[in-house]
Amino acid sequence: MTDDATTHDATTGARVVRVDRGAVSVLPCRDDGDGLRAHDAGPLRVDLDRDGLVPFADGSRRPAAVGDWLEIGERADGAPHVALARDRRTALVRDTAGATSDVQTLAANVDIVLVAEHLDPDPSLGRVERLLTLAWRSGAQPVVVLTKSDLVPDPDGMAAEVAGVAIGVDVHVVSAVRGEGLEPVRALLGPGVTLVVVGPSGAGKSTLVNALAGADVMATAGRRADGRGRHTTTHRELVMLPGGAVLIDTPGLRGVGLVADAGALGVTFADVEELAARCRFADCAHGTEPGCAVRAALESGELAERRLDSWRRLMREAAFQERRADARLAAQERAWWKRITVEHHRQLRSPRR
Ligand SMILES: Nc1nc2c(ncn2[C@@H]2O[C@H](COP(=O)(O)OP(=O)(O)OP(=O)(O)O)[C@@H](O)[C@H]2O)c(=O)[nH]1
Ligand SMILES: [Mg+2]
Ligand SMILES: [Zn+2]
Repeated sequence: MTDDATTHDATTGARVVRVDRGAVSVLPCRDDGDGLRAHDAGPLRVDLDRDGLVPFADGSRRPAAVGDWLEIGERADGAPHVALARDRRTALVRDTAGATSDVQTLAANVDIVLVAEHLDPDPSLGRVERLLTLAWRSGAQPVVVLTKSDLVPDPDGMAAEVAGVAIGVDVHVVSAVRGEGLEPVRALLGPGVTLVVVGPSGAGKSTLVNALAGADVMATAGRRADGRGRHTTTHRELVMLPGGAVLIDTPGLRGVGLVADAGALGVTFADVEELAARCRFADCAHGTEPGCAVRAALESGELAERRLDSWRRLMREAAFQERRADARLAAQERAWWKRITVEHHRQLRSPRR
């Protein structure tokens, strides 16, 4: 695929700011030890090879994601091309619905995942748990940002409830329209730090990005909307802040397929797993077994039924996803064997032999 491309020595580091069909937009950057700075020129559009994939340092060819670091080379005709994608430090991934396609990378090389959830309508604890698991799996640090505090009478009480399901995670309450509560979020924007904002449509992600950027860099649903945004943001997009931090805005997540990871679930549900470890039987199903610490905690009110249900649901989903991933892998291997067998027979029939 890259045969026609001559890679010159002068490759530049470039960060993917947007991925489109058949092309990526990159921002040539330098890190002067004081955070990332874009070169004076704006984003550069780089056409991808015909397969739409880019070569990674580990030898694989995969789709590029927002946040990827690319080495840009030059073709013989002077057009830029992707010479190499650096291996990802962290990656926010979700399972895709497709039967054969792999997981989808929402953002790469991220340090902090801002899980945005609105206070009005009521926040969904289940969604927060799901997004926290996604975030823990990425290798980045999650932080919960509860938005629209100006619309509810008791934002702190609601925040306490959310904090109960966000173990080991800071929970901040903000009103972007009033500019309230933003200081602790701003404090995360250190030079060179990359943050991604995830959450449902209409949560106020783009409004938050604009408030943090101090400028209207992203389009929002507008103030007159009823808060139920209808996917105003349609592309994941990377924004460079003047202080050297990097923010990635994402479209509202509808159903987020969890990618199996027992470790990430164990961090999100550390309280439940700790209880489960105290059950008399190692394989306790927390049903009618004697000496079940989980059921005892339910009865004493220490553990909420909803929390246990949520843990069970996500565990089941992760196990299902794992089996499906195995099936996909097996299908890919079968396809590979079929291809090389066909190729083998073709060569056997070839007159040159
Ligand atoms: N009252 C109030 N409204 C807010 C606040 N933040 C955002 N909004 C409003 O909520 C609506 C949705 O905001 P957006 O920033 O477009 O939401 P989003 O999460 O980016 O939505 P998608 O791009 O569709 O995923 C807009 O009408 C905003 O003005 C807030 O702090 N208070
Ligand atoms: Mg948006
Ligand atoms: Zn038990």
